[in-house]
Amino acid sequence: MSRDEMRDLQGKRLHKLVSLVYHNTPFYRKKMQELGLIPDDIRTIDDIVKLPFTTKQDLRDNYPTGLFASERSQIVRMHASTGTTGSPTIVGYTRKDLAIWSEAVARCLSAYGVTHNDTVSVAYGYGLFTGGLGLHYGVENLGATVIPTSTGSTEKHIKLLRDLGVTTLACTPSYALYLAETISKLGLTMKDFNLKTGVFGGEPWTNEMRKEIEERLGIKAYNIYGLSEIMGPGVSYECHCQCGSHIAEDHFYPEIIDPKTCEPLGYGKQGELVFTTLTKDGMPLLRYRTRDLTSLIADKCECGRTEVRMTPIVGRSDDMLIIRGINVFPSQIESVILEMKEFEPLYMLVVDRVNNLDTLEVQVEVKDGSYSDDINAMIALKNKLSNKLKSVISIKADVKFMEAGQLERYEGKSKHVIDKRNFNN
Ligand code: DLL
Repeated sequence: MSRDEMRDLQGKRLHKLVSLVYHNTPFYRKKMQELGLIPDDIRTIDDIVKLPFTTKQDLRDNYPTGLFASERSQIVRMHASTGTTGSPTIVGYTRKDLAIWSEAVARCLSAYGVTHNDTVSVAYGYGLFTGGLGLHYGVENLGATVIPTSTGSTEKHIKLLRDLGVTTLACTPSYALYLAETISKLGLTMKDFNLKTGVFGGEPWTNEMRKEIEERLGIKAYNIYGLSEIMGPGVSYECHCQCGSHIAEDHFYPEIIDPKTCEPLGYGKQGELVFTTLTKDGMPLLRYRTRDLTSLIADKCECGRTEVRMTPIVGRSDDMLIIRGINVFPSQIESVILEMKEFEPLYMLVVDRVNNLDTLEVQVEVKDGSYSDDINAMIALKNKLSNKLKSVISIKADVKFMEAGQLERYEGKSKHVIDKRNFNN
């Protein structure tokens, strides 16, 4: 489709979408009324700049289903993503939304060269996370064979990869490297497998990591991007040229804005990625601020696709950390530490990537009265904090007890995170 045809289609879809949310979502009607807008004011895609933004906070304020634009009887599935306050963000899909989602994921897979002759192991988590089920139905839509591996037992997974001749692996890039490491520890080589293609996303990854994965697993590794609020995996994908990820912009209209001023930025400029869902009925969103920092490329790709591409995500404009593909907010950790009377209300999070796996160290100071020379008591205290953290953030953190006074005290804004990983290359 030419750029003009695409923009024409996007304009028509945007007009329909604005009428839908104006009539069905009180939140958007109110916002539009405040701006003096009626649906007929939005006729072409260029009119999008008149519309209000939506933030994660708006989703929280309207928890659980306040932004749904369809009757509850039309919603056939819900997913949820983690939040700071213990209230997750809920997203709802109609049957039509799910059909579009599975087609969008099938579109990604076919760009990677996957066909109905392939067997795909989906090792993203199944459940409330959109990774597992999102990939799953995309593989089925394409007509390839899906193995719903989910996360968990790595050795069992390796056996299935080998015995079933799996050709395509879908998981987070860090898990792909962990798999590679386990495969060599088991004394196996890639000759024992039939793997060709990797479908990696859910967290930022560098080109160095891509090279490492490709070498160690003997496959071609492709990026898949997405976020639950907009749909899940499949919002953008790489083609064989691997020069940016094509956005399925007939469904998800991208913009780049300055995260401080909210001013739209042109192609090629780095800023915050914003999406409008052009075809969703369950929970359509206008100008949703993803907090992901990237830039857009509008030139036609060598592969022939005309969709706009996005460059790799360089970071986030808020404080959410993504550790091993899981969203972690420092405030979640803070609440756990502050709830435990044994610790000073101070902490530092040190995030790193060791042997290609993300690590999280949580540094705390034990209060004087709770300190003991009994090493077993101290180990028990460490385990207690570590277990509580695991139940809240779903990943294991290394707890490090610091000497009294060792953690920095601040008079102004405090700093809680040292992220030693570098996603800028
Ligand atoms: O991570 C959806 C997904 C699942 C995408 C599996 C790809 C594969 P959320 O849990 O809502 O959804 O997290 C979304 O993760 O805003 C980005 O910050 C980050 N992210 C996802 N994919 C990529 C990627 C899923 N390929 C948040 N590169 C997004 C960089 C990514 N960051």
